Amino acid sequence: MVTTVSSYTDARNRALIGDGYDGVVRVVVGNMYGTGVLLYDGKAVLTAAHLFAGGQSSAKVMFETMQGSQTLASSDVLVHPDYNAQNNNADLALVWLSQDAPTSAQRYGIYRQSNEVGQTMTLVGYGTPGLGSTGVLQNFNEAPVRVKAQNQFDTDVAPLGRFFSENGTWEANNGKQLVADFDNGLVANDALGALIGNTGLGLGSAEGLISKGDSGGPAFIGNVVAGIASYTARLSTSGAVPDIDNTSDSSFGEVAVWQRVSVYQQWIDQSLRMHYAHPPATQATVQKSVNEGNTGTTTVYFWVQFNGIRFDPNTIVSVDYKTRNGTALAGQDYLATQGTLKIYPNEDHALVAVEILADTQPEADETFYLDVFNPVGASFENGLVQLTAVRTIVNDDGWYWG
Ligand SMILES: [Ca+2]
Ligand SMILES: [Ca+2]
Ligand SMILES: [Ca+2]
Ligand SMILES: [Ca+2]
Repeated sequence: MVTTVSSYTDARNRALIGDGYDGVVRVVVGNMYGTGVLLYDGKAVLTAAHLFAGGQSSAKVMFETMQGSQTLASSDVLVHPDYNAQNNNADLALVWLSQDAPTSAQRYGIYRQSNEVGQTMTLVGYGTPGLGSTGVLQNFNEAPVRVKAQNQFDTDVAPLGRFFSENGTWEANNGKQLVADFDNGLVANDALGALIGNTGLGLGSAEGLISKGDSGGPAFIGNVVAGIASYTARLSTSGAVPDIDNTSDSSFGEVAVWQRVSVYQQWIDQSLRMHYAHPPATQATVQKSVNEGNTGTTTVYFWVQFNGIRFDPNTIVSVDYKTRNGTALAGQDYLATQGTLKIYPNEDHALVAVEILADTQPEADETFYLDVFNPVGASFENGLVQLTAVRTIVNDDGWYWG
C-alpha cells in the first residue's frame, strides 16, 4: 500500500502477521484491488466506495492472520448514499462477510472525536510499495505485501479547494476529508507548506503515503480507525512545485486525502446495527445465556436503554463499554471488546455485540461481564458510576462434572 521513506522490505515498514494489524484486509472488487478494515462487530469491513464505481455489488476479502490466509466472499455491500464520484464526498462502503471473520483478526473501533488535525496516524494497506524519493514501484510483480507507515493529519481538505475549482461542489467537503502531505524534511518538498502555507516538515523517516491499492485502507489514531484512504493528488502553483519527481506516483511532495470517519460514525454504527443477526427485539427477549457452539463465533447482545427525556431532540447520549473476564476468558471463550456506544436521536436503545468463541471441549458453563460507564448526555440513576451485566456461555459438549 504505502510508499515509504525506506524500502518496504525494511521490517519497520511491514505490518507482519501478529503485529496487531491482522484486521487490515485486501479487498478485491472485480478487477480492482483495495484495502479495508474489519470493524468492531467482526461482521463488516469498512473500505472505499470508489472501488464499487462500476456498480459491483460484491467483493472478496482476503485475511492474513495467525490462522493463515483466508478469502471470504461478501454477503452484502452498502455504498454510502451520498457518495459522489466527482468530488469524492462520502467515499465509504461497508462490506459484510458471508462467513465468520478469522478470530485472530483484530476488530477495530472508530475514532469519535473531532481533533484529528495535528495528530500522528498509522497507515496500513496492501497498495503497491515504493520509495518516497522515486514513488511507487512501477513493475511490482510480487505477492501483495501489507505495509505500514506514519504521517500526520495536516488539515481539512477545504483550504485545498481552489486546486479542485473545476468542481463547483467542493466546499461541501468542508470538514469531511483529512489531508496529509508526504514530507522528506526539506522545505522545497513540503507540499502543504508550499501550497497553502501549512508548514511542517513531518515525521522524518517515519512518513509514508497511500498509493494504488491502498484505497479503503485505514489510518489509525491509536488503535481506532480515524481515516479511510480515498485519493492522492500532485498539486502545484505557479510559484511552487513541491512534488520531487514531476510524476503522480505517491512520492515526496504529494498529498493524500482520507475520508474523516468521525463525521460518518452514525452511518457506520447504524448500518452495522441494522445487519445484526437475530438481535433481540425487546428488552425482555435478550438472551442472557448462549450455547457456546462448535465452530466459528456466535454473537451475544447487551441491551443499553436510554429512558430519559431529550430536551433537545437532537441530543446524542452515549456510554463507554468494556468486556471483563469472569470464568470465561477473553481470547479463549469470547473476544474482548470495548468502545463507545452512541444512542442517536431516533433511538431509545442500542445493542453491544460480543462474539463468543466456539469449541468442542467439555467444560463448565462460563460467565463474563460487560461494564458500562462514562455516561454522556444523561447520568445513571442513583449516582451510580458503572453498570454491569453478565452473560453465561453454556457448555454444549458432552459430559462435564465437577
Ligand atoms: Ca507529512
Ligand atoms: Ca508537511
Ligand atoms: Ca511524484
Ligand atoms: Ca461447543
